Amino acid sequence: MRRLVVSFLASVATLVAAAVVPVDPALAPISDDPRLPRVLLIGDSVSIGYTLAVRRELAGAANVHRPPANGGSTKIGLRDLDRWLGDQRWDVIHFNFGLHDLGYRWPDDSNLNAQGVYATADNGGHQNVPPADYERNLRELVGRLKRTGAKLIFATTTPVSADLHSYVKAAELPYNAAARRVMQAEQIAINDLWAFTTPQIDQLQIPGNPHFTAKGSVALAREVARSVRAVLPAPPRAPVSDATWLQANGVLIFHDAFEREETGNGAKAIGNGWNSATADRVPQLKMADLDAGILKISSATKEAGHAAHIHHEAGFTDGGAVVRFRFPGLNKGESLQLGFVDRDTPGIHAGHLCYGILAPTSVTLIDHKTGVMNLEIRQRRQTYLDRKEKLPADLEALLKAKQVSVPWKPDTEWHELVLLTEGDELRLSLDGKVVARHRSAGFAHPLKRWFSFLVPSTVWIDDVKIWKVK
Ligand SMILES: [Ca+2]
Repeated sequence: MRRLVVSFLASVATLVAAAVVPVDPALAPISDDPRLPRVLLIGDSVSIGYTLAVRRELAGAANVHRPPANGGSTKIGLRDLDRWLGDQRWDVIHFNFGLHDLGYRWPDDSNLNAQGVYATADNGGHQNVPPADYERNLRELVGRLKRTGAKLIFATTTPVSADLHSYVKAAELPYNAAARRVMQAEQIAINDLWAFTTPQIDQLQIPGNPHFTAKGSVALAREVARSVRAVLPAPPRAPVSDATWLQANGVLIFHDAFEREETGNGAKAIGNGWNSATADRVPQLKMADLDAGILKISSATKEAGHAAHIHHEAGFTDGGAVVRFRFPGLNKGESLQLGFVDRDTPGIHAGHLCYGILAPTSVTLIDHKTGVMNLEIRQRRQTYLDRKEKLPADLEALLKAKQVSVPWKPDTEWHELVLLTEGDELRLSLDGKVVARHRSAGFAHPLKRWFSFLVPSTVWIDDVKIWKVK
C-alpha cells in the first residue's frame, strides 16, 4: 500500500512537472538534413518567438537551430556561448543581445524586489549591463563567434515602445548605437530588425510589451530568413552534363551541321575545313557522303588499307567535341573512334594523343601519347609482337594503366556523344551521362591540334561542335 502511494505521488509529481514546464517547441532540438548548411539563431524571447517561423521559411535550404534557452544578456552570452556553439560546424550564426542588457535591476541583480516593485531608472535601479559594458561584451562575443568560421549576422534590438516593468521606453537606442559601432568595426552584417519594425510597430508588437504578436514574429522571421539566405553557402553544384559544362565554360570554336553537298571523293571533299588522311588512297571510292544534312561515312577499309580517318582543326588544352552519331547498319565489328591528334609533337606515332572508342561490347578511353603510340613503347611492344611472344609484365601493366574500358552495347539510334579533356582526365558521355572517365598524363597534352574520327565501317555523323575551355 505504501509503495502504491509513493508511486502515485511520483506520477502526480511527473504530471505537475510536465504541466509547469511545457517544452516550447522552438527550444526543442532538431535533427539535421546532412545535405543542408547549419544555421544557429542566438537571442532572447523575441528570437524564440520567430525561431519556428524562420525554420519554416528556410525549410529545404538550411537546418535552423537555436540554443535550448533564452539567450538573455551579453553576460549570459559570455557565460554560455561555448555550450551553445557545441562542437559542430556552423555555416551562419544570426545573433542578438540587448533587451536583457537594457532592463533595470535592483542592487541584488533581481528586477523585482520583495515588495513586488520592479527596478526602473527612477527608483534606484541600474541597467543590467550598461551600454559601455554591453559594447565591450559584444566585442568579446563577436571575437569568439568569429572563431567558428561561420558567417555572422547581428540583429539590432527591436523597440521598447512603452515602459513595462523593468523596461524603459526607447532604452534600446544607445544599445543599438553601440552594437552598430562593434559590427561596423568587425565588418559583421547587420539585420536591422529595429529599422524594419519601428515604422510598423503598432501592427507587429503586443501593445505596451516588447514581445511580438504571432503575426509580428512571422514578419520578423521573414527578415531573419532573408538575411540568412543572403549568406548561405551556395547549394552543392547540381551534376551538370559534360555538354553543359563545355557550354558554360568554353568557347564554341567550330560547328558543322553538314547541311550541304560534298564535292567529290578527295581528302577535302567534305568541306568546311575537314580533311582526310585516307580519302586520297582510294579516290575512286566515295567514303564520305553528305546526304540530307548528315555526314555518312562508309569506309573502304579493305581497299584503302586503313579505316577512314577524317579530322578537323581543334586547338585546345582543355575542351572537347560534341557529336551526334548513329550506326545505321550496325555492321559486324562496327566501331567509332574519336580522339585528338598532334602531328607536330615528336615521339608519338602519327601524333595520336588519345581516343574514345565505341566498340561492339565496350567503350574504351585510351592515352596513346604516353602509351602504345609513344615511339619507344611502340617499338618495344612491336619486338614482342613480331616474335609472337607474351608482353613482359611491366609493359603489360604500363599499357593497362593507360586505358579504361566499360561494357556498352550499341544500337541503331541517334546518340549524342561528348569527348572532352579536363587536365589529365578524359571523359566520354553518351546522351548526357558520363559513361567512362580516365586520368593519364597524355590526356593533359597542351595542344589537341586535331579532332579526328576513325571509322572502319559505317557511321553517320551530325552536329559536330568543338569547344575550347582553355
Ligand atoms: Ca545536319
